[in-house]
Amino acid sequence: MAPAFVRRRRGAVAGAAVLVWCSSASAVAPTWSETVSSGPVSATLTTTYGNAADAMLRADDLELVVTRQGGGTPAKWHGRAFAPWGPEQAIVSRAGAVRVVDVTGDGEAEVLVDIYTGGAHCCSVSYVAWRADRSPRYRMRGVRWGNIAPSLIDVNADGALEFVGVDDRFAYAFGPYAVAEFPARVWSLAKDGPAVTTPRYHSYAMAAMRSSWSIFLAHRRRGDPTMGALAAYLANASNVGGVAVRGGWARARRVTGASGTRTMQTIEHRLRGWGYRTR
Ligand SMILES: [Ca+2]
Ligand SMILES: [Ca+2]
Repeated sequence: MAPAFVRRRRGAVAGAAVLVWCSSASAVAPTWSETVSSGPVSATLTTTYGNAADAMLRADDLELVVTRQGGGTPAKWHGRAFAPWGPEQAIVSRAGAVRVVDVTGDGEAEVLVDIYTGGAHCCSVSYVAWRADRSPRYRMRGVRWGNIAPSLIDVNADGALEFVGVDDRFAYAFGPYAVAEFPARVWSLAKDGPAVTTPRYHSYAMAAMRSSWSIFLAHRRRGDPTMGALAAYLANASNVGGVAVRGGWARARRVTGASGTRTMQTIEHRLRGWGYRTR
């Protein structure tokens, strides 16, 4: 016997979503499933879990099936397809773990699966399934966002959505997490999957640079450690590019003075190693 309830809700993005939760008194692990559709694209995320009362589900047996009306055989990923971040350690939210949304703005919906690997902060991971160049074949790739999951917004109002988050490498690089500051990071869904494209969004990078300078000054006024905030500011300056890079470093050196030489060297070494421009 598998007593079940079926709850229907309107999809946050488009189309209707159906949540089916079946629990069983037998030893077989209960199954949780959510289906979200948008236009001809439908995605079903299924997993088994251990504790029916949990708001979050341990994704021990994650499976994603994407079907497209008139699109032939459904695309399916299971188990190790979600490596290296899942499914063994993954936690899936009961609400909104799977999204079907046109990320690229071309009228064709893509599929997003959001999981959390557990722990106090880390890590948010999304799996993106998309059809490159309208190929009948779906591809899927995971992106590890780190401590902060990005927002999906149209940064430059061109109709395509961007994943707007932060560079998580800054989490513990310049001190404890409590005083960490993060530079902006933007990913776009390109032909080969999500790609970091932050410098393309000049106005956004500029706003992030200005904001991070204010944050640095606030840290300094409070007497908090400032290296993380300064590093974030200089990474944002690199994303702005052009004269902002040299200007940013000159400004940072002015405020840190001779006593800050070692700090600036540490930041420069790290940022350069991560691919940021430092001159
Ligand atoms: Ca699309
Ligand atoms: Ca856009």
